[in-house]
Amino acid sequence: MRVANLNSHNNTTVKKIVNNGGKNMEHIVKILPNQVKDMSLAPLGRHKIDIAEKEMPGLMSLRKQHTGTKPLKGFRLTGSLHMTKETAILIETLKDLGADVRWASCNIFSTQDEAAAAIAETGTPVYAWKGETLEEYWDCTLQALTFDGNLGPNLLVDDGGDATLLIHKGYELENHFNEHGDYPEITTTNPEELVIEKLIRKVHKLNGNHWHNIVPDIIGVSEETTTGVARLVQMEQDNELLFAAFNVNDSATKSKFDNLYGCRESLVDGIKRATEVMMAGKTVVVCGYGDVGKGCAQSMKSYGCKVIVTEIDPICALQAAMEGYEVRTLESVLGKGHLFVTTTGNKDIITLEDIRKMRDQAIVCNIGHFDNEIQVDALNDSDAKREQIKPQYDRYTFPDGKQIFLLAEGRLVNLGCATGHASFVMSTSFANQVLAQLFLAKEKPEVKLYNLPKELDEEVARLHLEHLDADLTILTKDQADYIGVDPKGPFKKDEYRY
Ligand code: NAD
Ligand code: ARJ
Repeated sequence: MRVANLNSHNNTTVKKIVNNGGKNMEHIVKILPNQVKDMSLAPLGRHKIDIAEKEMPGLMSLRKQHTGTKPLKGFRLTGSLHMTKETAILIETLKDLGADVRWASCNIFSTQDEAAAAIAETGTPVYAWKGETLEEYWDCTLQALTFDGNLGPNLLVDDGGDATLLIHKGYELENHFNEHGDYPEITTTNPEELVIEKLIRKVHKLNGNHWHNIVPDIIGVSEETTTGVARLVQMEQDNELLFAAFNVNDSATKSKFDNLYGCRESLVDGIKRATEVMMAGKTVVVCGYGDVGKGCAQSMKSYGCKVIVTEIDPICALQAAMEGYEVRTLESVLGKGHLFVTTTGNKDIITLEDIRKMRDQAIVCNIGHFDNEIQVDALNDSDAKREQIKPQYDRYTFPDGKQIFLLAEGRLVNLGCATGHASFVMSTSFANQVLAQLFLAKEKPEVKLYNLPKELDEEVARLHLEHLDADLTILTKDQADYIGVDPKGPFKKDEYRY
């Protein structure tokens, strides 16, 4: 969820154990074995998982390397990450390494129901289906965070930071209640923030000490995506982190592959599955030219689209210009674009007023983590009439007759309208996730934000070369000395940007 401010209760999150009378043993949820759409989809899910495993050499190799020693044995692990077939293989790897795993998706539209059913069938508790309501979504997150006996996890895998957020919000509420004897007033009007506020109050009424009970057991979280890392950086700066955090996104083998090459293929997959539109010759406006924007722009160009980029950062704007893209402000091209894609991780990129100025039949979508890049709530509350063509594909008709299409209700289009990135690139991302979990479990590090050392980043890449039939050149000792590196690596300084 895209939260405005973690500090909204305006008090500190200093670690302290408080006691709330005799109510701290109540069960905060009735634990369910799983919640998925349809268990009869499990055989299809298993077929897809079997096929995808062959495309995930990094994950499968880590599985082989560590299955004998079970380094995650005895660790309770909660995941909040898109419940796809690739994630199913991550889950089964973490289980193979010994972890006791519970899982929820990190988006209401991204679950592949067959993958969720296949995981549920193995007895792993998974709470995820495509098309959850916001209430269901947060209930699923709470289920995934609650182990038998009201215990919480030791380890977290997060994508976008929602599991981390719920824990911090619940903890903060308990602090407030213990200081003031009452709940803080709810001031937000944001529908998702309201759902969270209600949920943490409900938990508090059942067990006023729940989050303080579970936080001491949490070693840390590994965070998948740019937006989740941005949240963690802010929390670390504000001294709010309650446990260690591992930045998976900024491994080169994550952001320079998944965000770029992943989106290069999965953006168009989402657009085409939803709309079936011809891309060639269309004018596409890509908002943001970071890792995701670069992949999206390149993809659209390869289909014969005229690509226009918007950027706020002069370095990225110059990169886009020197790749041959037109670089413009959004306002100046609103009437020109056939298709608009937001990739910024920022909010209010496309406003309702912008949408009013677009051409008839324009398509609007977002591939950034949260749906606040496009003002969807304002569009829904506007004078435009909404018709659902099919789930995750809506047409809005304005009083003057102009029509606009919105994909996945503004949520990430590649996972809402298609199946996300292909397995091979998710193997690079998820190999980093597994290494991060092994680090957290082994080191139990102090409360800080960590990055993967370059040796391991290089190792993740190495694990994927053979699959693509790539031969690596071996550095001679003499050459290594000349450029000042070890022949076995690391080959670049930490600051190198790839
Ligand atoms: P990034 O920081 O590399 O790029 C974002 C770019 O947007 C930056 O260059 C920034 O300058 C630019 N930007 C910010 N505000 C802007 C504005 N108002 N107008 C124009 N440009 C603006 O981040 P990234 O790694 O490219 O990730 C972008 C988003 O995509 C994040 O939310 C991330 O979590 C998400 N993501 C999604 C997927 C997916 O599969 N859908 C995969 C990876 C990342
Ligand atoms: C699971 C996926 C998939 C997929 O790693 C990507 C990222 O940074 C997330 C932003 O929420 C989405 C995630 N991602 C992309 N494709 N996660 N399975 N197939």
